[in-house]
Amino acid sequence: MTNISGRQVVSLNGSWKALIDPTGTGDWLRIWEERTPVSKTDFVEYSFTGTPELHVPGDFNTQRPEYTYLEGTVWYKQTFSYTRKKDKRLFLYFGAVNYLADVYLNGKHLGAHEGGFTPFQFELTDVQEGINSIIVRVNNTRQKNGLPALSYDWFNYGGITREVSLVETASTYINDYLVQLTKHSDHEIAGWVKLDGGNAGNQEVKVSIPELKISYRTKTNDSGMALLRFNARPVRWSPDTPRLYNVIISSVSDTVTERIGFRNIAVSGTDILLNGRKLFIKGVNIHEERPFKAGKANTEADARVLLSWAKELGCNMVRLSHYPHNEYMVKLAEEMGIMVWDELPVYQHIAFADTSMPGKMELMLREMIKRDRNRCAVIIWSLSNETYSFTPSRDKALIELLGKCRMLDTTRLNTVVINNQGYSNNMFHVHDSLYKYADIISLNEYIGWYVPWQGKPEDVKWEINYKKPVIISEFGGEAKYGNAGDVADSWSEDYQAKIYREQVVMFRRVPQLAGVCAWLLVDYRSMGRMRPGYQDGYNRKGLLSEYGERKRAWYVLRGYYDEK
Ligand code: GCB
Repeated sequence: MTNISGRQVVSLNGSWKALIDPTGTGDWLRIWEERTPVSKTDFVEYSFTGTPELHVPGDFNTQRPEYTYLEGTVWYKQTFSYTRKKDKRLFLYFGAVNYLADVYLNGKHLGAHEGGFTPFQFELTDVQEGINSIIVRVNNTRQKNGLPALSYDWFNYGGITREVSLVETASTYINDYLVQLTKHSDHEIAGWVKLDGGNAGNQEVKVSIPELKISYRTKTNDSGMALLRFNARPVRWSPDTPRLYNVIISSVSDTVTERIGFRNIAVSGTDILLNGRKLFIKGVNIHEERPFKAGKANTEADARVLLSWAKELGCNMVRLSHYPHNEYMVKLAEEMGIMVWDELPVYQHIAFADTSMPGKMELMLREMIKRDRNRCAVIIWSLSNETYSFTPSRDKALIELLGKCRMLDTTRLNTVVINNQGYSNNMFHVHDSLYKYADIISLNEYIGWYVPWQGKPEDVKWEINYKKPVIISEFGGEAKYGNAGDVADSWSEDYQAKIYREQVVMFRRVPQLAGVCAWLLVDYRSMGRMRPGYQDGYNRKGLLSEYGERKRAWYVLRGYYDEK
């Protein structure tokens, strides 16, 4: 279901019992059965009594030293008490668990979920009167056919990384809804409401927006779906006017309220239009890394720090790379007037030919869209980043996924990020045919850093053969904060600033440029970054250190964004 914070919830956040199981023995021991020795001679080789506790939400790696580099299984346990209520249903909701989750209630398998960054839920039909026990087997081992797959440039934080809630609903409840402006209209609001339960069919549904004097009634069809379409005159949401409205959705037995904004986002030729006006995207990439103290970001306070930094940089958009971030990030960005680029972790070496892949990608796409489809701040669904192989399986998979994305949401733009460009004689050739299928050409280039190493972006010319808006979705280079060095020293703040100065000169000559998005706001942990003294397990392409200290390149980009 969507909009958990708008419902009757009991939080299960807090301390959970945890058993570390690096060898996966717990499966064989059937830990979920929670056998307890009755006499001294009973032989049980595990117990949740006396185990350390882990805080939920939170990654396990940064909570106890023995978990630091764990890529394996941890068994979590929590109990809750419940009094059965007539005509009520109970769901167990997880904001995200990285990467595989198997959930048990009172020793019975409730279900499983794959994917570390999207929410999921199970209905608790067998909930007991009194004390109930939940056991979650969490496994963050990298998967060859996972999303992402085996190698990626961020830290593999495992655990129950986002919030857990018990959600109590009416027996027929509002499961999901869409209330957004239609693509090209400033006054037509359209969408649907989906009821779930025995009385979902032929029910009256009401959508109210008191500030717009809207009180609209519609009816569900036999399968519980009600379409809606009405006229209203909202102040349209934009970074300058981040206006949101209270939207109340009610059925006979349920009511849900949410703050929703309205805007139009479209492409016209090589321009991106926000509310009909040409937009230049001043973006920055962010990883979901907690500021000031290494770990997974998962609180509203973390989101506020990260987004305030993006605002101070002069950004009007954040790219939440390379996976859906926690909901605080998206909701707070919307309140603060920052557009959002949501992305799937279809990153680099994905096993596109694996038969499970289309299904996995589609499910994750549905989960991402389901959570964020009413967030007007989200303007772009990005379906992949730097998929390397020009194989028929890659093209087929991503073209199909773009089609599914369009079917699920017609109000936003989509993209697939590419870095397969040719570079010869100072000419940058953009030629990945996938561009033909997406609304926006997004490409990552590291002229001055990777290719060509210490090259000069300002000298490079661009050749783009498709008439679509272009966003440079990544550019930059590494610098250790405080390493003054000089411009010839690759790891110095001065060299990083030089790359940014020359990139800015180049941006002025890139045809069709509709925006740029720096890689990236803050230094973040990535185990493959092993250069001692400079990296020490961190990707140092941040404009800020992990403590928020501004590097010289920060001021270069802020100058460019001010000017824009
Ligand atoms: C890229 C990737 C990004 C990396 C970055 C880097 O092209 O998209 O995830 O982390 O380069 O720092 O190398």
